[in-house]
Amino acid sequence: PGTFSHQFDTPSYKGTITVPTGLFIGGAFVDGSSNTTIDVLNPATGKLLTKISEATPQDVDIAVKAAQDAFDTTWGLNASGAKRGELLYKLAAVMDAARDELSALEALDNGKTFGWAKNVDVDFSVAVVKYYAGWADKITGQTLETDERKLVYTRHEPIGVVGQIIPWNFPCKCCISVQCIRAHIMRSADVCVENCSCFGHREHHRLEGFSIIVYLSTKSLTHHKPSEFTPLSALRMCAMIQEAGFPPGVVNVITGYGNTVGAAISSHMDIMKVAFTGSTIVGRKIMEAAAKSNLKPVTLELGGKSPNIIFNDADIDNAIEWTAHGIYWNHGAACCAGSRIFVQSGIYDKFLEKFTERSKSIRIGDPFGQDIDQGPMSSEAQFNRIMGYIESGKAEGATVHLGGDRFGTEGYYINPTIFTNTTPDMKIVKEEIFGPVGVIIKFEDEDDVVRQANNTLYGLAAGVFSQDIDRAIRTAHRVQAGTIWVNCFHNFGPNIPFGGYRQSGIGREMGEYALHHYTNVKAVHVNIGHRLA
Ligand code: TXE
Repeated sequence: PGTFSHQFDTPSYKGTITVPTGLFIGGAFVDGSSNTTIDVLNPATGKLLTKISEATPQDVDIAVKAAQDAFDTTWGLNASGAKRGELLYKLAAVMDAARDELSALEALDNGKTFGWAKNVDVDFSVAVVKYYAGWADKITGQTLETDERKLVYTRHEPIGVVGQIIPWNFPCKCCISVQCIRAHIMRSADVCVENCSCFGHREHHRLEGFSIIVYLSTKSLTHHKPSEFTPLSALRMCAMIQEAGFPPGVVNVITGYGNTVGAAISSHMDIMKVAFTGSTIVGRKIMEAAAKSNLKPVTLELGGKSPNIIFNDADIDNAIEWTAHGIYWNHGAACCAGSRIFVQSGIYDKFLEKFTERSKSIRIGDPFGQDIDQGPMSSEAQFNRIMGYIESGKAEGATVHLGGDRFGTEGYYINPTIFTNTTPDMKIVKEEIFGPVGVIIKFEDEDDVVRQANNTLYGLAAGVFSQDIDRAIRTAHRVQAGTIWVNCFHNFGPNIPFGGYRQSGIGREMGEYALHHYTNVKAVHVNIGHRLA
């Protein structure tokens, strides 16, 4: 298998980075069984960066076998929590030492700015690895009160080989840190299919450890193979996993397309659990494939159309900053983006004026440029999709208050866009756009905004801005979403669960909550002298 070397000579990063371009199976980089490749393009120019191996369903079988072998020998019940924790801490140290390198790959491949990649994606990934390293030897069962003739206790056993299908919007953050790592803690073997750029994470219990198959996606998928769009950081992470000393097969990363490799993972009879991050439509297909094969449990982290509610009594300057962060961070390609901005009538005009100024101040350009806030969209497909939504907003009669067009003539750049005068039935109000496009909606009172905020198929996140603590908390409790930010937006922590209500997903990532998805609970009943006769 080959490698891809890229020389960076930018204001943010200088140096040469080399990334393996093969599949990572059984602790080694190998060619795909079909010897075909996937093009990886630079979103800032639209030009070819490299070609990576394309995995096939046959490669999924090989990776699952490698993961199962690891699970049965060096991992699973054979690796102590202390050992697993130690390996994860080592991985965190290796990642920490390569922060700039990982950030450069993220910026190159995904189009996010180098600064955001470093200070959020990579920083958070390292923190998640450390957080779950601490859990590795602290997952315990219970002893249960029954009567004196019986002892009952539970074991949290590793669930087995896990498939992780990862997206392209947070390749490093999603992939490795979140999904894989949890799996390691749990001692499962992981087969990670990288669609996009993320791996997944999960934890495990006392004796557990699982293997992971990480499948990196290529374009068509959303989350699982490292996205055809953003495989580079995941592939670089494989070399780091080798360096940290994980036994072969504990983590496997294969790059391929959703309808082949993603589908093979979802329907595989020997994969015991699948975690997917991506669109709701594909999440539904994965659940269906799981149901039709071995009934493997599925966790889904899907789309959103998160409301961000600003009351008359909000600290307006604070609200403006967080609202801009809420919709423009990661060029809007965030599942929890605050894309429906509800502003109370008393401050609507003032908010709109100030928010427009703030939006105009966003500096668009090369993700490696200094003082750049927003890079290109990650792929031509995403660019076209977002522009399609902008056109639909215009066609359906909404007002383009700001932007509404591309930036420049090369690469996949889009200007920050604000729509006003929308109605609830418009596509731009109902559907996830996944770009720097927000709708601003006027509301009258608390009941009105809660009703509008909850008028959605999604339920991933929401923001509430108010200086009245009663109103803020009351609203936080009434809005139906897995995460509510009060007087802030897009705040995360490795110990804080993240996931959706309704069609935003099933299950939780991060925190102790995520651990439970990666273990089976076994109750052991021990009879102490009770005779039936
Ligand atoms: O997603 P798709 P795309 C949302 C976001 C974005 C939209 C489309 O709104 O604009 O999804 O992005 C793989 N079995 N999110 O096209 O179509 C496929 O290869 C298994 C939200 O990337 O869902 C791809 O890698 N896998 C989000 C992945 O699924 C299959 C992150 C997703 O493709 C498959 C990314 C199948 N049958 C996109 N078919 C978030 N929640 O953060 C396709 N795939």
